[in-house]
Amino acid sequence: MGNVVISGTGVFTPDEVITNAELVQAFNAFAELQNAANDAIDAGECEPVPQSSEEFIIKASGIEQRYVLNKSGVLDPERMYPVLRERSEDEISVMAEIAVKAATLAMAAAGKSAGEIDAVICAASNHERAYPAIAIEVQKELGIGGFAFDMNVACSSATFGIQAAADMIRAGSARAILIVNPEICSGHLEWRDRDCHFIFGDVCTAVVLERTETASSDTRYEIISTRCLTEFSNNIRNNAGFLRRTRDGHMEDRRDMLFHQEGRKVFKQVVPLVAEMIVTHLADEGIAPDEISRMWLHQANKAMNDFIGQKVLGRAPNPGQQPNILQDYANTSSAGSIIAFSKFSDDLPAGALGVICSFGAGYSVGSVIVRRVE
Ligand code: CO8
Repeated sequence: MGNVVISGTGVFTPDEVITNAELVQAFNAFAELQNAANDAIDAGECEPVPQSSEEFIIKASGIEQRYVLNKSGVLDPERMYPVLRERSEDEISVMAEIAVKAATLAMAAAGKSAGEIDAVICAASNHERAYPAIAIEVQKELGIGGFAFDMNVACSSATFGIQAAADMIRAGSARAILIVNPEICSGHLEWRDRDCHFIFGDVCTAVVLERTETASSDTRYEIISTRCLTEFSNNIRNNAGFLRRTRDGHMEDRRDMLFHQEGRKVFKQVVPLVAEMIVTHLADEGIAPDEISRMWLHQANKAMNDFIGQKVLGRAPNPGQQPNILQDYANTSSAGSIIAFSKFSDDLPAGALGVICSFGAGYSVGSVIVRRVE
């Protein structure tokens, strides 16, 4: 093990941002419209749609704003979902477009040309269409040879993709692999549900993995070890799928066809699972928790990350030891830990150890132990 490095990363951030204040204003306008139009409320037959609040959002999650591909549709109280123009089959798809932008940055950081990369993995929580794979479209746009495929492990897609790519490079299936994580969470978030309307944002991250011997970039992290874990849970779920039209009533605007979760249960069950996974993974590699300079965790909830850091290290993380980006980006599913890694990894000295860790739907947990090379 240890003969593969992450040699470059890239983050594409959408231009449009929605602050908590804007989000809550739009949601509350939507709630008022719904309530005014619903006579059953006055008749005491159902409860009014409750108001959202900025104070709740920041306290419960730590999220202050989120980037989105389209803001106007989300903030329109009579719409409450993004407006993304339908593209013809001759045009690049939305996911491939943002993936190419992030990939271009990652390849430049790694100093790798298309001809030096042999595979593309598109690892994300949802894919824009059934086929052809988004990864193959990205491969064509960038002029990369070899092969490409899509994979989905929800919030853990990126780390599971890193394990798959590292294993393939070690096995000799490819010299270098590009992984892209285009997460258009605004498309599968129910913006009309106050329990979750604040949680997600859009982004795309990319990483380049290659053999140690071929890597020459300024920031290189050797992959010491990877570990993946899954445990089935219905607590984070989205029932949209290709069998939908075969079932009566399923083409309606149904709540279960978008992201839904039991947030409290997820919090309580996933924190110990993740802490145990990181501690065991480090121990199995002969690394003590206090040897870890940095943890780049999945970005879902600030309190969740604080708990995990405390449990792994046995103390509160030092300032900067466990950087969060969720205050700016919200939860961007699989891309979150990679944004944190990309933005907060340049400053560590050679030899420094770190852990990239994702967790989410499945449940799924992915842990990648890395060491700074240069
Ligand atoms: N404003 C005001 N009050 C609110 C609001 C709001 N916006 N929302 C809820 N409340 C109320 C509730 O109704 C409740 O009221 P009451 O006590 O009267 O019943 C009260 O506030 C407390 O609500 P909760 O118990 O729900 O609040 P929590 O403190 O548990 O916080 C969180 C909710 C933030 C969701 C928290 O539980 C959490 O972060 N849990 C972890 C979730 C998590 O990490 N999930 C991972 C999902 S990501 C993933 O796996 C990828 C999926 C694929 C991507 C999908 C993209 C769309």
